Amino acid sequence: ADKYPWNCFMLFQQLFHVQTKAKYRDQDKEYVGFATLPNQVHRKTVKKGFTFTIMVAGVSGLGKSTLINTLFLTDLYKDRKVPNAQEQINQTVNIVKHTISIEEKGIKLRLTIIDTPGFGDAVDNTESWKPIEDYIDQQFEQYFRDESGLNRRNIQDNRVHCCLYFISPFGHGLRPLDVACMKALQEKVNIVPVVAKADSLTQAEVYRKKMKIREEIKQYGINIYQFPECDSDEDEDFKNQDQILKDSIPFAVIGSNVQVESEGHKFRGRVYPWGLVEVENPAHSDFLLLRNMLMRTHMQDLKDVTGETHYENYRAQCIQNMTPLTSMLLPVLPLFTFFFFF
Ligand SMILES: Nc1nc2c(ncn2[C@@H]2O[C@H](COP(=O)(O)OP(=O)(O)OP(=O)(O)O)[C@@H](O)[C@H]2O)c(=O)[nH]1
Ligand SMILES: [Mg+2]
Repeated sequence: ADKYPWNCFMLFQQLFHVQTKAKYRDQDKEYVGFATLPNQVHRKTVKKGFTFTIMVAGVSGLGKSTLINTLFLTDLYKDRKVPNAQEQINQTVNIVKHTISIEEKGIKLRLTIIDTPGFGDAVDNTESWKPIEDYIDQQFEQYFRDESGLNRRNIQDNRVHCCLYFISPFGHGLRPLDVACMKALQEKVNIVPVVAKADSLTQAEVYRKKMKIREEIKQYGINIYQFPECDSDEDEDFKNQDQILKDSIPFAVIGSNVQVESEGHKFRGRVYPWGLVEVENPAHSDFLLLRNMLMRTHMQDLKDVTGETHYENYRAQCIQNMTPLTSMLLPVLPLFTFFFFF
């Protein structure tokens, strides 16, 4: 008889167990489970890591190398020693590729920055941007070859996702050379125009220059990178930020490869007899807007447009230019590589 309450409890527990089991079975019937797909994708992409490639282009001496240095090589690369004022950046004479591996909250990014020699110094500047155009094409060609090869799983993506095009602050807007260069590159890469050395302009001048350049870009039919439309269900704050970004094109930037110390805090800036310019001060330049756009908000879109538009154009052209025989052989191309090795 003393076992009676215990038996009762067992019975109740069994009944409860059967009931909960049935409930879960019913739930399993309702859900197949693909709601976990985003998690699966997330885990897989995080494991693989991300890559992003940025290039600079424009007339010589506009501060391309300096801006690259300001944007990435010191700020994001903590271990690197900050160069002092004596370490000047020299004129770039070859295309130089810097690769940095960064990790943030367990997410790995292989960031490649391509510094290019400035053009416009010669008497005849016809096609002086050709090396840049060729470089972008070569990366597409390599990707196309890798895609048709045997080992497609480990393709390294070296395609250029964004090209910061530097415009001189001294002229009256775009120069014919800028127009010709941007037109030559517009089908191959996402062009993000920037007004260089914005510290040489007053606030009103920056505003007018931006308006003028935007007008000219439209007038000459230059295709620069278009920020995607903001979803209507986004919150107001996000919409405002997005509009500020769109209205800031071309970004007015200031570069500096020295650290300034003033009133106890250190910052990247430029010292003039009449005052200090802080690179990261939103009142002084669009530097932060540009960096946030590249690293925080539009990196994936820049990559998507590169893959879906620019690379697809290249690929379609390649296939069109192939003779009927080579295009017939394309699907079996990997086999040839196989026979070649064995
Ligand atoms: N006032 C001002 N000067 C700058 C700025 N950025 C760079 N400079 C100066 O401009 C000069 C040229 O800078 P670079 O970074 O070598 O220019 P670049 O565009 O890489 O030149 P190339 O390699 O010849 O194409 C240097 O003396 C820099 O110190 C800026 O934002 N404002
Ligand atoms: Mg340079």
